Amino acid sequence: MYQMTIGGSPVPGAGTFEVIDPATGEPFAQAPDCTPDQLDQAMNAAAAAWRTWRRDDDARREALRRAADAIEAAADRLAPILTAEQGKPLKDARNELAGAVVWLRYYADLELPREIVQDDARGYAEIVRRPLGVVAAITPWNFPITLAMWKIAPALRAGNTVVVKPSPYTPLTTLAVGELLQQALPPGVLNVVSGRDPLGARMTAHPVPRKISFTGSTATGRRVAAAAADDLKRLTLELGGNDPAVILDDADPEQIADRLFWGAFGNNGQICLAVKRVYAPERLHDDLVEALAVRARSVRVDAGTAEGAQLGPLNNRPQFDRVAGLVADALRDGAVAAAGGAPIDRPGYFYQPTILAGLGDGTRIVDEEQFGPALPVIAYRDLDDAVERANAGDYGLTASVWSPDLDRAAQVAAELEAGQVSVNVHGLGVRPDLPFGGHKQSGLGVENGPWGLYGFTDLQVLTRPAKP
Ligand code: TXE
Repeated sequence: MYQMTIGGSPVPGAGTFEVIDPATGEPFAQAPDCTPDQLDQAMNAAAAAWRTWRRDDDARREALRRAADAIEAAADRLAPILTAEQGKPLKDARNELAGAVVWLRYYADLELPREIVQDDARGYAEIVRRPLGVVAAITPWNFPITLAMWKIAPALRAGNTVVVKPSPYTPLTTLAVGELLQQALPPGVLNVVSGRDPLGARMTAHPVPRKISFTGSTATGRRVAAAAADDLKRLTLELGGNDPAVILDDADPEQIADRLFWGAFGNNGQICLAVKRVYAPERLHDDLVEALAVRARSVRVDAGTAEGAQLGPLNNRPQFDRVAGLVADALRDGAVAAAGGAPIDRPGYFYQPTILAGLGDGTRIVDEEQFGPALPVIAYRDLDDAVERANAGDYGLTASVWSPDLDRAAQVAAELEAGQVSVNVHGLGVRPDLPFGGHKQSGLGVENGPWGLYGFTDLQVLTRPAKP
């Protein structure tokens, strides 16, 4: 029985909706469907709790530590729920929960120095960061717990209270974590609601929250921004990406293939910052395609509960259809599948890890975010041209450059338009202490580190004359 958490109490929905196990394609649980009245109750409970929660930073740090301990102790119970609703292998589900613990402890321990600008014979001026109030947090289905915790941990530490809504594809683990954390937090500080859309739109239009923190698609992000404009809610958007990996001509395909492969296929490619397209020099193209294809053919795809599974199914039917459609389009346009290229013949949303060669810009799978286990490798002749193509499009989330010559790689990295650029690895910058956010239409604002916490605050200037 999964329940919402409102004002510290477990609350069933007026109705329920089905949650599907992507490894079978069949429903396996029911989640509560939040009514508009229940959403009001959650918002009001968060607003009431904020009055005291905002006052005591030490108490908040202690509460975050208790929350981390509670998740750590419950990880063996929570991981199978995450695998059942999301599809990822159990070991990845455990890692995701371990990450939530790291994020909570990071924010509990983060030292925030006072920012005193002036304290002399003429006067005193200090910059104070004040919590905003209630935060509406909306998360997607690829990393339900990681992405919820990127919002919950800094928002609570800064002194806000939270109403979080997971994706209707993956509501269960977040609901379970919401119930669990009531042992660590005062009532109303963290509320979890679940429901089918338009619950998300109702949250962004609701008058109580002062901030929306959203992770999801760029299309929905635009709608969230429009809704926030009405009463000028603060906004952080972490949106899609079409992240390029640019291989330089001195790279060794065999040496980089493992890291490049996992940079693209981790979580079955369903990562906002996964490698989504590879630009390889003509001379290395065939060797790199083959090195990646060898790995794609040998990786073990199975239900997340199966021993030794490295990749699970895609999370949901629309995403499965989208990836299948993009690959089919590319093959019709003349691309060659060096590995994969088709669904796996079994129930559930399983798709063969796919490496595509012989295609260029102007193909949908190169120009759009595929968000799945299919990677196009594009040959280039001229590096400047490759960089220009890597920068083309509306996204700018992450990018990587691959070369044993680190200085040269750094020069190319400096040309790339992305919030994070890494060298000889993809996505190394995802850490609690580094800012994560997209350039261009990949997002607005950043999460993580002190910068992420500051996004849950307004500045206040406190001034007075010098003490007599
Ligand atoms: O995302 P949505 P979907 C990309 C990926 C995928 C596509 C669609 O390319 O194919 O998005 O996935 C809630 N106001 N990413 O449809 O719609 C919704 O209930 C407020 C990239 O799942 O963006 C869910 O909780 N909220 C991404 C959340 O928004 C609304 C991760 C995300 O759903 C809403 C996932 C509204 N009007 C998908 N409509 C990444 N950057 O990591 C829906 N929601």
